[in-house]
Order: sequence, then C-alpha cells, then structure tokens
Amino acid sequence: MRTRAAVAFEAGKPLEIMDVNLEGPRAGEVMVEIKATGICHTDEFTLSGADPEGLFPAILGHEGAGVVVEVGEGVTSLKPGDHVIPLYTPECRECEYCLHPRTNLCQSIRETQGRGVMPDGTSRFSTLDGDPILHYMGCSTFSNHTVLPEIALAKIREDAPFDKVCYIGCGVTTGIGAVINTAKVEIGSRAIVFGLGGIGLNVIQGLRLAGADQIVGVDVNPDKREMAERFGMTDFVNPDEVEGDLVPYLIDLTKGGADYTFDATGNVQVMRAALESAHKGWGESIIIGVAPAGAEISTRPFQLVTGRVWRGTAFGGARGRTDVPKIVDWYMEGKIEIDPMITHILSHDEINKGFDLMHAGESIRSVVVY
Ligand code: NAD
Ligand code: AHE
Ligand code: ZN
Repeated sequence: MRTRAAVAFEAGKPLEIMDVNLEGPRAGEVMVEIKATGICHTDEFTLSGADPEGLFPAILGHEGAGVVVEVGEGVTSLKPGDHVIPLYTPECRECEYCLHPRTNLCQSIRETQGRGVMPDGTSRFSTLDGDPILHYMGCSTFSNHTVLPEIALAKIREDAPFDKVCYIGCGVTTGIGAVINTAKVEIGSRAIVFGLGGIGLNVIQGLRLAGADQIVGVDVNPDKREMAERFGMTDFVNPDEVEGDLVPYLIDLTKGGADYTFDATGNVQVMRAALESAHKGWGESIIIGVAPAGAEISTRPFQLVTGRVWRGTAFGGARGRTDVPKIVDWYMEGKIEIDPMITHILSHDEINKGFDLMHAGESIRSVVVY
C-alpha cells in the first residue's frame, strides 16, 4: 500500500514528507495506523548524526499510538481494531533477558532492529521508485502506517486519547520508570534531577508519586522552572547562577548529598556532577541521557569506593507489553499527568517545526497528529 511518511534521507537535513510504499505484515508482524507520534530528543540525536547506529534513509519516530489494521500469519495477541503503543524495547517473554528478573532489555530482535530491518532481515518500506527505506528503533512512527513485530506492541484500552498516550511510548515511561523500576526510590528520599525537559519532568512526577521529600531540579534554562514546580520540584538550581562549584552547592542543599540523582541531559560532564552530588555511602545516580558517539564518562574511583552507585536505565526499566498498559491506566485514572507537557500539536506536514521548537528549547513535547 501507499502511506505518507516523514523520511530522513541524510544526517542534519530536514525530514521530507512524501508518499512511500509499505508492504503488508509478514508472519509474526502487525500493520498499525499511527494516530499520533511524539518527537523525542533521541529522534533528533539520530537525525543530527550523533547516533553511532544512525542509518539512512530511514523513517524515524519511536513514540506513538495507533490502531491495528492487519495482522500477519501466526499473530495471536492482537487483532484489527486493537489500540496499541509501539515498543522500541520489545517484550518477547522468552529470551534469556526477558526471563531474567533484573532487566527489561529483551534481545530477541535487537540485532535486526539495530540494522533498521524487520526480524527476517528485510524492510517493509520503500520509495515509490522501489528503493529501500529503513525502519528506526523497530517503530518508525513518523509514518501514517507502519509494520512492527507483534512482540513490539502493547495493547492499550480504547478510551485513551492517542494524542496524549503516545508520550507513554517513550518519555513518560522512561522518566517515571527510572524512579520506580530502576532507582526504586523510597518515601522520604531526597533527589536531584539534571535536565528538566521531556524526560526530566517525568522523573519529577515519578519522584512525587514515590513520595520523595526533596526534589531538586537543575537546568541551564530558567524557563523550565515553572513547569517543573507544577510537577513537584521543590528547589530549582540554575548552574549558571551558582557561585563556585555546582557539586558542593548541591551537596549542601541536600544536607550531605541526594539519595538519588538522575541525568536527563545526555551531557557527560553533567553525568559526573550527578554522580558526585549523590550521598556518600549510599547515593545512587541513574543515567538516562543518551550521549553522542564517542563520549565517555569519568570520575575518581574513590567516588564509588566510598559508596556511591552509578547506574543506567533504558525505557525506564519497563517491560513494555506488561507495564505500558498499566501506565495508560494511571493516566486515565488521574494518577499521573501528561496533558501540560504536550506543549505543541502539529500536523504531519509541520513535523520539522517540532525539531525547530526542540532546538529553541521552546517545547517540552511536540506531538504530530495524523
Ligand atoms: P530535552 O532537550 O527536552 O531536555 C534536556 C534538558 O536538559 C533541557 O531542558 C536543557 O535545558 C537541559 N540541559 C542541557 N544542558 C544542561 C546542563 N549542562 N545542565 C543542566 N541542564 C541542562 O531532552 P529530553 O527529551 O528530556 O531527553 C533527555 C535525554 O534523555 C536525551 O539525551 C535523550 O536522548 C535521553 N533519553 C533516554 C531514554 C532512555 O531510555 N535512556 C529515553 C528517552 C530519552
Ligand atoms: N541507537 C539506539 C538509540 C540510542 C539509544 O541509546 N536508545 C535508548 C533509548 S532512547 C529513547 O529515546 C535505548 O533504549 N537503547 C537500548 C538499546 O538496546 O539500544 C537505537 O535504539 O537505535
Ligand atoms: Zn525517546
């Protein structure tokens, strides 16, 4: 069939909106009509050329929601009409990783997903001239229709609005999950969140949900303060306004260091500050930000010898098919908020504007509605 997609032909160039060919789902695959997609910083990271796995031409986008149109042979868990959220971290429930209690990183299709193809090694997308176009993070939600493996789709309730719950496909789950699944924050904790964007704000609402007493937000953009306070931030720190070093300032503010710190910037200097502002003896620092190709983190080993812990999290440690429908329920029951973070709604043709708004620091989440 023909569908309309925003195609990334080259790093650093705007997406081109065009008709493309999409083959129907093969065995174990599902075709989905995407109704809404969020633009995540990671899409920009790949489009800019900073992703070592970045491939072109490709149809980016990994944060979406839509409706099943057609299922391939052998698909049992989904049928046409079901509402779904695509999962860049699938959940096969069979691989060594899915069976291990300490990870959500299902590896059953990771190799082909990283090469921009379906598990059988081929792409379903091509130009109208027949040239192949690659998939992205197994999702390609910047296309009105896409094909995904059955194990990469979470079935969700039908009354959930697509233009809001699409954000659960990455940002919401990553931020809240980092607090609940990865850090396992306890009631009464002190925490510091570096970066108050689309991820950091969700870390903040996760900390509020977990009952943290002190939630310090750190951002170089003072415009991020108001929204972060609305989601539960208790103290705001702009590093550019701190006299002297940031780390001792934060240690003092949190009475000896935070129980938990989170990097939601992707900047390796910030990651170091996050680790070093965690409490001596027990503080844990969680890296969420994705750093550019070749970047490395460093600290003195003494920081770890004296009890601080450095950890990372992908998709907030969530097992998508199991956890995403529950997070949709939390939203529908009013336990978490999403609406205020969706600052811009765009048409498919306006998708490049979403990247411009992100560069200008003017948006939290831009959502494209098809
Ligand atoms: P964003 O651009 O919306 O937010 C980043 C924030 O960091 C901005 O508010 C910016 O002002 C602030 N910032 C930049 N430099 C800073 C500094 N030196 N000190 C303090 N604040 C600084 O991005 P986002 O959508 O929130 O994503 C954040 C990071 O998380 C990105 O690297 C993204 O790729 C990554 N990410 C990771 C996962 C995962 O599963 N691990 C999932 C989604 C996104
Ligand atoms: N090259 C990666 C994209 C970069 C990346 O690290 N992705 C994170 C999620 S960021 C979501 O906004 C991730 O979960 N990685 C796990 C993995 O196995 O790469 C890609 O996915 O193509
Ligand atoms: Zn993302």
